[in-house]
Amino acid sequence: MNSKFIVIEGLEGAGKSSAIGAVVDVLRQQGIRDVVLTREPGSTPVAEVLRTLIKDGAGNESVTNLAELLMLYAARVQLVEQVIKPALARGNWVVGDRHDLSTHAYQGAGRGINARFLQALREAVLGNFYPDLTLYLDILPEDGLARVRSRAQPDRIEVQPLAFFERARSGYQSRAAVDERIVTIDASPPLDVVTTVVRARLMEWLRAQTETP
Ligand code: Z5A
Repeated sequence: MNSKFIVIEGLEGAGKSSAIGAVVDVLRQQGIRDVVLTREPGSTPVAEVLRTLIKDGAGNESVTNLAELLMLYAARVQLVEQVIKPALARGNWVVGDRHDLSTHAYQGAGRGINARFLQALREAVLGNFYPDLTLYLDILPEDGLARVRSRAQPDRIEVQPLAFFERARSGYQSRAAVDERIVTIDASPPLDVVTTVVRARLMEWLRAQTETP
């Protein structure tokens, strides 16, 4: 099977980190080793600097929605061109903690940036590059936030009101409803249950890939 780009998506506290561990484990069991892990924004030196700016800003200057969006795409294009595409070309599989669907959810639905503009920007920056599979962990924002409440200092995005995360969730759900490359998984049950479902959905998808002529 050719190398693939698999992305894990979901609101904060959805359980992406655990799901990534399960995905890597399943791939390893299938003989797929040397998996490249990425996180967005981030995973290149430039993109990590942008991650800090996106999450924390700089000084007291407020970050406009458009600046936030452009920094996310600057980080993403660095990652895609410098890490993801070369890894896939070498034959490595790539597992991503978030990708472009996050922008649709947070900046599109959450911030209210125009959908047509977002799509045009996406096409200009990424062209026809899409993940092969996205596992979207669906969780009520209040439940996800409750799981991560004990964390130290919230960042610029984490301090948004609940309504922002509710819009972001709707953004995820509406895209997942029309894109067959996105598999939705209910992330509200206990962790072991969610992990079992993640493994099962991935195995189903892998089987379908090998059956496709
Ligand atoms: N962002 C954006 O706005 N636009 C974009 O295009 C991109 C990103 C790419 C990245 O922050 C921020 O950037 C993010 C979106 C924005 N901000 N927000 N909000 P990040 O990378 O620092 O944060 P994150 O991606 O949201 O990660 P997270 O908060 O760590 O979420 P998670 O990885 O899904 O959570 P987890 O670490 O797997 O689990 C959290 C806790 O819950 C942990 O203690 C688990 O043991 C527990 N957990 C997990 N699953 C369960 C279940 N099923 N039951 C009980 N407890 C559970």
